[in-house]
Amino acid sequence: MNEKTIRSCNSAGSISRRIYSALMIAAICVLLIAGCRQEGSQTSVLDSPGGKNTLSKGERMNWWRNDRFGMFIHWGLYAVPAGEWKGGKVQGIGEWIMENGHIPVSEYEQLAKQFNPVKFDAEQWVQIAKNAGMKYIVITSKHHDGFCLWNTKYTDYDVVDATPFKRDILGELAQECRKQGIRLCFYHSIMDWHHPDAQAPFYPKYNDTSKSNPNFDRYVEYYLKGQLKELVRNYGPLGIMWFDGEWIKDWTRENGWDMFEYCLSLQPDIIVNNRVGNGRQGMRGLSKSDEFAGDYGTPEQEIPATGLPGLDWETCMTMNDTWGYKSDDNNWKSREDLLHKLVDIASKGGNFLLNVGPTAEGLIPGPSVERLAAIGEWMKVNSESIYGTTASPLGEVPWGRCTAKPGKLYLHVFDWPTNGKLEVSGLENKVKKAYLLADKKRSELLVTREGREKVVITVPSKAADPVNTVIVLEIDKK
Ligand code: JFZ
Repeated sequence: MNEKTIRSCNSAGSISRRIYSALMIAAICVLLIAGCRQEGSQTSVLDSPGGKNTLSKGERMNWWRNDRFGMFIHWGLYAVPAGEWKGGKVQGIGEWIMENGHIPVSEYEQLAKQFNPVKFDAEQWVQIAKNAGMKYIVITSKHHDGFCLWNTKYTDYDVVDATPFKRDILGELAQECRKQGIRLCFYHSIMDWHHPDAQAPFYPKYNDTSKSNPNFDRYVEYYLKGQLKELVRNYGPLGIMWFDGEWIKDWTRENGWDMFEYCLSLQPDIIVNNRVGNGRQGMRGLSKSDEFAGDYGTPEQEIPATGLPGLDWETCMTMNDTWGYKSDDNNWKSREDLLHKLVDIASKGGNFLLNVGPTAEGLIPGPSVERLAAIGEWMKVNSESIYGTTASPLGEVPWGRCTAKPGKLYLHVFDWPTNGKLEVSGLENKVKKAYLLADKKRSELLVTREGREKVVITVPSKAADPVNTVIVLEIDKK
């Protein structure tokens, strides 16, 4: 294996992070007028990108703003090598092995013959997501390696034509999602390391962002758009088209707008992430301004410290250190950490897209399944404090987080008070009632006011849930 220094997206990441830091202050100003506006703000071109006959952004975003929690699935040929090539380990995230291991197209393609995930069971995958309290699934229809998980007529480099498995994975998932009431969404890479009209000729550095392909327009107009039509028409209606790989040289701002409008023309209520345009700013994943297309920001592997008021955003995150399966990545985040992250994100007004990377056999790794089940146990009791909530009006609270609905505050207590008193500062509204969300009888907790802006709730000595017990405050709207 070639062990040369690996210029992966991670190094791109550190560069963009540095640039980002330098521009931080300017960025904050820009963010105030940035693209992913919520309802109620000024009208912008984003409100009806597809022309007069489209729905408003608010109408399209409604379910997404309510549902809060989704499953990301990175699955493709890279699950076969699972981080190893010709007996050596390849550094970096699993789905980048073709780039990081400098593997020629003709060799990488051969993996298709080994892709036979006989244990794949769409019903089970959708069930795992649903039981965790997730409401939507975003799966890689095509990642940067160009391999397609459905029977596309635009290439034979797909699961039906090139593998012994021969089953239409997206079709099976679409059917199950419909059955179980989960919204299906596709991640689709603009960058394509396999297509001769895209980045394939750039081998051994497919991700070289200084290079252009003279036939790129043909790739976009014929191949990319043709495939999108298949995805939306044959497997839809979809929740989101989640684009990525937009940082290549050939993808212009105009391409972004054109693709955004094209998606809306195929399905008027579809949601499109901001990576359809090329204005993304570093890992925070926000568009620099509303001259760039897309409905919402996509912070990657991070949660914006104070949320992003007025913007729609969704943090995507891995449970270990890779998106696509890697056999030796055991750096799992704990269940507690993941649950706290979900709540942290909701308390800041964002969505959480939590990743799984299934194996080449077709199984979601055990540690992922266990973590999702644990989150699901909590959600069964407490999901009311996540779905349909908005960011905390209280700012930072010392004992945990807070989410809100009209007339209600949900106090997520991570650190249960040892003295039986939970203090809530910054609350002037009259508290009508307080109870534990886990308490079916809704027995009232004693609430006393200390001064104009502080209430003290008398709580049981033991937390209902050691990781996060939710107290509901019914309050008078001011
Ligand atoms: C992108 C993909 O490259 C990755 O494989 C995964 O699908 C993730 C969800 O999205 O990740 C990126 C893209 C760009 C940078 C970092 C990670 N970057 O420029 O720093």
